[in-house]
Parts: sequence; structure tokens; C-alpha cells
Amino acid sequence: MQRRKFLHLSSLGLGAFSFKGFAGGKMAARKPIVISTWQTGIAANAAAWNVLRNGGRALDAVEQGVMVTEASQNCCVGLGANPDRDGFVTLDSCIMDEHANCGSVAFLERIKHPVSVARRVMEKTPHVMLVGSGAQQFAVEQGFPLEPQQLSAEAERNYKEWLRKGEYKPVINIENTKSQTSSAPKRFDNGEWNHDTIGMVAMDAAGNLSGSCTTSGQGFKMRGRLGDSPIIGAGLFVDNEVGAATATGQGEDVIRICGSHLVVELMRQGLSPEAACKKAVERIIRIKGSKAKEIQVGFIAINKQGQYGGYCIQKGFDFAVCYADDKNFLVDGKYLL
Ligand code: SD4
Repeated sequence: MQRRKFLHLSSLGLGAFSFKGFAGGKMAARKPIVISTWQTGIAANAAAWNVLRNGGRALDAVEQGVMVTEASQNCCVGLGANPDRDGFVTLDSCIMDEHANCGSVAFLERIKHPVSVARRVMEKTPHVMLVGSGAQQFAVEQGFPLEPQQLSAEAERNYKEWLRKGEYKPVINIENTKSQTSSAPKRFDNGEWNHDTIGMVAMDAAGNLSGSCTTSGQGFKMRGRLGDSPIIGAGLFVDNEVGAATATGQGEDVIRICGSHLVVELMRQGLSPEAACKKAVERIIRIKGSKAKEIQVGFIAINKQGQYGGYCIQKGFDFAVCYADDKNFLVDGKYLL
């Protein structure tokens, strides 16, 4: 590399980023790769990795990955999760591929795998989003079984406890990052975690990107409330030229800044995934002012070089990264407050 060229890049502040990972002057992309939010991401990544290691599409990986979390009955996501304040579990999910095809479902009840319904919306309809009873009707037409309307034992317990106070207050999503070896963390009341979502982004061996996001939304939310997770651009965004990002935490504040889209656009301008996530978090903190300490938001992202990163508002956010059979590990999200 000529000295003059190096100095030019350095003066743009791009030196460190641009030269890291260069092999013979050419950036060797790390692929395939999959990353996902929270410790539940470890098990989800393992399923996604199974697809990726066999040369499968990132789209299949991000669907099959988060299906693991949706199916875990005692978990944050899916039908075993906490209900809304009227006692019903309502699910939101979206998926996006390398061609900017996207599908989304929201306020969906009694369907085990909302991410797969979102994929059907993407592939079988001319639309992007279906909600509520229409989404459920479509799911049933597509052959998804209607599950019993029944809370899991854990959600039932949590709901009864919540009803005693009936307090409508968003929680700060965190988990105990010390229990990093666990892929099945326990509920925060017992000392471990309190979140409701998994977001996943992946790049396959062909270098194509996809992402998915699926959630039960905030526990004990108002009936009909949607967060960022099913909103393309907020909870998830993929641009196959640049990178992919997904979000977790206080959905209203992710929507306010079109969070995942913002992260991808910042990467387009040359920021690393971590720096882009940090800038998006900074923007939320600026908007919220003194109220920022009352909320949590975390972003994670990958770029076309297979670099990954994440950032959050408060301590206690982590994400799972997988890029080899023996490399599926948790990373503590850096935080600003
Ligand atoms: C929402 N972003 O519905 C989701 C909640 C979440 O961990 O991420 N919880 O606002």
C-alpha cells in the first residue's frame, strides 16, 4: 500500500477500519456468519449455522434460527411468552432477504411460528404486512395449525403477579451477562433476564444477506400495541449491498429513528457495524434526554465483509455470534449510559 494512499485514508478516519482484515490488499470477507440478540441467540445461531455450513441460503438460516426461540415454551418469544394486559399472547415478526423482499405479521394470535407466516406473506402475497385476524386467517389458509389459546405455566404466573399491581410501565430489557455459557437463560425475576425478542441477521457462503425478527412484544402491553419488531426499517433492515441490522428493547424508540435502517445507512457511509450501532443508540439518547436512562435499546449489525458489532443504551445487553462449527459465542454489548 502506497504511503500517500494510506495517509489519505487515515485523514478520512478510515485507516484502522479499512486495513483491518486485509489479505494481500483485498478484504477477505468472513462468511458465512450469523448473529442474533441475547443469550437465546446461541441456540438459534446453532440452527441457522446448520443451514449456512451446508451452503444454504441466509434466508432459510434466519427463518430456521429464530424458529428455535419461537418454539421454546418457557421463553421470551412465541406462544409461551407473557401475554398482553388482557391476557392474550400476541406475536409480531418480520423477515427480509437479499433482494429487498420482505414480509411481516403483527398482532398475530395462536400461531406457533410467526416468522414462517411472515415469510409466506413475502413469498405468496403482493403485500408486506398482514395484521391481527387477517394475518391469522392467512396463516390458517396456508396450513399453519391454530394452537390452543392457553398461557404457558410461567406466563400464567407472571400475568397473575402483574394483575395484582396492574402497573403499565415498560421495562428495561437486560440479562445477566455473567451467565454467558447458558443458552437457555432464566427469567429475570429469578436473577437472569427479562426480554421478549430475537433478531437475527446472516450472510451465507454466497455473500447474500438476510434477517429476521420475532417477538411477543412487551409483556402486559396494551391490546393491539405493536413495537418495532415487525416493522421493516425499524426492527430489521437488510441491504445486500451494505449490511443488515436488527434491534431489541423499547420498540417505540426504535421506530422513532427507523433504527435498523439508520444503522444500515450509517454502514453505507463507511462506519463499521459497531460504530453504526453506537451512532443509532446515541441518536435515541439525544432524543430522549434525561428519560434515556429509563429505557433499553440494543442494535446488532453485520456488513458485507462479515464484520459484526452491537451497541446498547444500558449495561446488560448481549448478542450471539457464530461463524464456524466451534465458534458460537456471546459478546457483551457495549453501552453508553
Ligand atoms: C418491542 N422490541 O415489542 C420489542 C421488545 C423487545 O426484548 O425487544 N424485547 O418493542
